Amino acid sequence: MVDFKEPRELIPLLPAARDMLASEAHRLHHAAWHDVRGQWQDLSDGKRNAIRHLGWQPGHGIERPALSRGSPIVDNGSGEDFLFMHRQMIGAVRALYDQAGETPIASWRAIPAPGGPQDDGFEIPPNWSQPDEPTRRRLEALKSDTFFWTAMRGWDRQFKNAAYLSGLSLGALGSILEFTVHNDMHMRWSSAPRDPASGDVVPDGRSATDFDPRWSHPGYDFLGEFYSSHVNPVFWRLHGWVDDRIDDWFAAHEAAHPVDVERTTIDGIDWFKPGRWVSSQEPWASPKAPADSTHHGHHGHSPSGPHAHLDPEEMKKVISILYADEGPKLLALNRSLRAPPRATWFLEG
Ligand SMILES: [Cu+2]
Repeated sequence: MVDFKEPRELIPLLPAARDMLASEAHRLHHAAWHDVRGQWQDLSDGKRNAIRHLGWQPGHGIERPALSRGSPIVDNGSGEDFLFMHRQMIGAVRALYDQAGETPIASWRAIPAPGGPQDDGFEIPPNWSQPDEPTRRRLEALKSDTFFWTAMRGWDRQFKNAAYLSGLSLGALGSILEFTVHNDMHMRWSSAPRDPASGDVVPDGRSATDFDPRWSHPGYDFLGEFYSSHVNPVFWRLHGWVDDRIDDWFAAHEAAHPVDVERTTIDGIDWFKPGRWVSSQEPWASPKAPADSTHHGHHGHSPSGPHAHLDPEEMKKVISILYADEGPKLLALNRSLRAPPRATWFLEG
């Protein structure tokens, strides 16, 4: 286990893709997007208003939080946002591979079973010591062979099962996928987070509000937090697996009740029209360019495209608001009370 090789050494991303994904703007977008929809429902009115003012309410005009007190919200279309936003990310990476004449990254067709080849980049990284014993034990379980055979193999089958999929709305599919197999795949394939400057293990990971430039090093590709997970080559295999379930879902609906779900394209992404099984006309992947964009000089000169208006300083503000202390009364409810603020999937509920 001492010789564990990181996926970035075995199955590196195309350098152009790695560098785009490791940029501060992409890290901040992925972190702000996940965190704001994950925490929205439990934020104070003051924080919500401050974030709205920056254009970052999840769901454009309609509030679409993903969680309520730690429980996934399956019926508000937030799961559609999850699937759409990641499909957009996959499209952006695929475009760079196409430009370079390289074969795009292949999805996992099935979640890899333990004991496979040691050089395919999919070996399970060893656990690391944690000050928080429940977290250490949870990771120990997620990384075990038993967990694969008792949970992951079953999910792999269930989310391909047409009878199951044909009864789910697209939002329910996204939400259930995200907060079961997706989160657990992230943690199962996580390696000990390391400070990119010193190389030392930081058991708790980066603090959520630490925007020091050293965390933008392409080697900071910890799968367990939103600021870094998408820089890890495994991210693209596991999110490819998640994305392929959308196609299974569509095929299942088409077979069970043709014409109920209709295809469309949104911002160049293959998607579905709102209807009985699809709730959102406008999945939320990022804020829209502000209506008064001529007011801010830096917006006017940006290139076009879905992320053209993402401003790193504004995204830092959004994240800082999310994790700001609000005084002793609210601290009692604040899960960051016992630990430094960290934006990882370690935190449950
Ligand atoms: Cu993500």
